[in-house]
Formats: sequence, structure tokens, C-alpha cells
Amino acid sequence: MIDQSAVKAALSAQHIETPSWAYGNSGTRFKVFAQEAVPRNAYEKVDDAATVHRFTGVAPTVALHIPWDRVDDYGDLARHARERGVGLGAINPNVFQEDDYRLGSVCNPDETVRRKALDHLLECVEIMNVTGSRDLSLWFADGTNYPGQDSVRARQERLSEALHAVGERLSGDQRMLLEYKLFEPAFYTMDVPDWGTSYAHCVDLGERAKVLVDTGHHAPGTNIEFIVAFLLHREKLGGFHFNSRFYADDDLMVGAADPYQLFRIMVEIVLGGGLDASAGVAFMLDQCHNIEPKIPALIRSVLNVQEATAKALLVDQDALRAAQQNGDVLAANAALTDAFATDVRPLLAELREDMGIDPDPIAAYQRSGHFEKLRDERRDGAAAGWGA
Ligand code: LRH
Ligand code: MN
Repeated sequence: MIDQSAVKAALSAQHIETPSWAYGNSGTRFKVFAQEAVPRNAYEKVDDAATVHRFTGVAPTVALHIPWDRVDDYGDLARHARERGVGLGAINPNVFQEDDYRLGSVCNPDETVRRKALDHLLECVEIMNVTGSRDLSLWFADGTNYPGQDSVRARQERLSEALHAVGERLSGDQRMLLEYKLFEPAFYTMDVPDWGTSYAHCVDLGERAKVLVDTGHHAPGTNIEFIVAFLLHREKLGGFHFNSRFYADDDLMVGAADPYQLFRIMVEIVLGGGLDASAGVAFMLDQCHNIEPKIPALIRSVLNVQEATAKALLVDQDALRAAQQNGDVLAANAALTDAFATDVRPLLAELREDMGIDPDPIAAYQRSGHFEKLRDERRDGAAAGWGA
């Protein structure tokens, strides 16, 4: 029998981190469509993250991307966030947008360029020391476009050298999360192309290094929940960059393209104890809302993760284990499909009332007139973007 109060307790303790860059203008190489009411600086991005938390109750931190969110005083930004009921989360360095990085950053054949990239990673550790962030979230655009362009071996040695140098600078509960990506912007090799490469580096780097799974970074047809189960079992799953895609790294709203896949991922999380704070799994979104309004899109995304988690928590684990033990394939599969087919919206509406927030966050936001208020306030000045 499913203990509803345990399910609600797990859901109210859920913590989904939103990305500052999703509040700014972001899009594709073809076009970034400018929208109204878009934040103009890191402070206003934090304000928008606080709005998403106010309407969902489970998004209490916002990840930063440097230099997109560079400010003079990160302590002041952290205070600003605290005053609005949110915290500053993962710090994302950016070593993929300067001309020097044409042939890579930490994997670049040129030692001076590698040094420059490492200095930026270490600058971000300094920022973590001020913001109190636990996670340094590392993604490298590094790779090659043509066979022979560079030595795969040499680039792995350069990468490892830089990661060890960063590891030596981490302290307290600080961690580095190593994100992998199959392709783009490099189209022959990426230096961290898959979970195996990230995992091997993280094992080599020790306790503080964990793998970051961006759900948009796999070859079509990849069984992501297998990767999640494996990494969780090996205590090397640091967290997620949730989004969804129909084809490549589309960065669409999580759960929009394949809610059943998101459910299967959350089932492995629940079965592997990944919802427990002690597991240290960071549930973060990484999306860009090129054509849709950004704050409601992020509210919808948080709700999609909540719904997938609620359905995963409703899997009758006793029935599942019994069916698996008895080799009853259909009954085992039905334990998941029955949970997935459950309408969890009434349960979540009840949970929100218990949490003192509106049971229908999207409708509440639309009714709030917040968009119109922001549109008036943010008429002047340049909207923030990812500067691609
Ligand atoms: C790379 C990526 C990475 C971020 C960027 C915004 O595709 O997923 O996590 O730095 O998107
Ligand atoms: Mn990502």
C-alpha cells in the first residue's frame, strides 16, 4: 500500500534549481527572439527565480553562469537573493565564448590558453566561496571537427591536469560536476562526449567529482535511466540538467517531449534513494525559452518534474519486486505503467494547499499581473542574453 503522507513529504522536500540564463534572451544560432519583461542583469534574474519559487514552493535556488551573471559584489547578490527567499546555486564557468577558445579551453594545444581557462575555473571557485554554493558545474565545448585535428590522448591528459588543479582548490562540501555532451559545438570529437568519459575522470578525481547528466546531450535512443541507475549505484551521480528534446540539444521544457522518459528517470532516482538529500543529487533545469514566455515556462517545467516524481513515488515497489523476483515481466512492467497512468494533479494541488501556495501555479501566475508589472518596470535598458 502506498503511504500518501510519505509521498507528500518527499514531494514537499523536493528542490529544483532553475538556471539564470533561462530568464534572459536565449535561442538558436539562427535567431534569439527578444521578449518583453526580460531581466536586464543578474539581480533581476534572481528576482524572476524568486517568482518561480513563490508560485511552485520547490525551486529555492538559482544557478549562475559566469560571465553572463558577473557582478561587482557576489556577497551582495547572495544577500539580494536571501531577501527574496532564494539562494544562489551551482556556479557555471564559461570557457566557450572567447576567440582564444577556438581550438578548445583546458584541452587547447596552447598552454597559455589552457592557463587562461584554468584561471577562470579557479575564479569561479572563489565566487563559490562568497556565494556559499556547493557545486562548480563544468561543461566544456572542447573538441575537434576533423579527424587528425588534434591528439585525443593529449587532450584527455590536458583535461585531467586542469580538473585536478580545480579539485585541489575545492573545500568544505564543495564539489565539481562534470557535464558530458555527444556533439555541438564540436562535430567530430567532444573531449567529454559521454557518461563513461565523465565517470572515468570523476573516479580518477575522487570524492568531490560527480557526473552531471544533461538530458539533451545523448545520442537519440540512449537509455538515460540506465545511466542514472548505474551512476547512482556507484555514488557518482552529481545531478541533472533537465530539459527535453525531439532531435538534438533542443533545450525545450523538461517533460514536454517525452514525459514517460522523465518518469522512467525519476523511477530510477526513487528506487536508488536519489531523492534523499544524503544522496546529493542536484535537480537543475537547463533550458532556453526562445519563443515562449520565460517565467511561466519555468513554472511549467518545475511542475513537470514534480508530476514525474509524484508518479515515480506511486510505483508499488513491493508488487514490483515480487513480479521481478517471479520473472513476471508483464506484472513488473505494469507496476510502472499503472503509476505513470495515475493522474497526480489532485495530489499535487492538495500538497500546494498544505504548503500555503495556490494549487494551480500557472493560473495563479497568469492572474497575478506579474508579467505586466515587469514589462512596465523593465521597459528601458538592454535585456540580458547569453551573448552567443
Ligand atoms: C551546453 C549546456 C551547458 C551550459 C549551456 C548553457 O549545451 O548544456 O550546461 O553551460 O548549455
Ligand atoms: Mn547543460
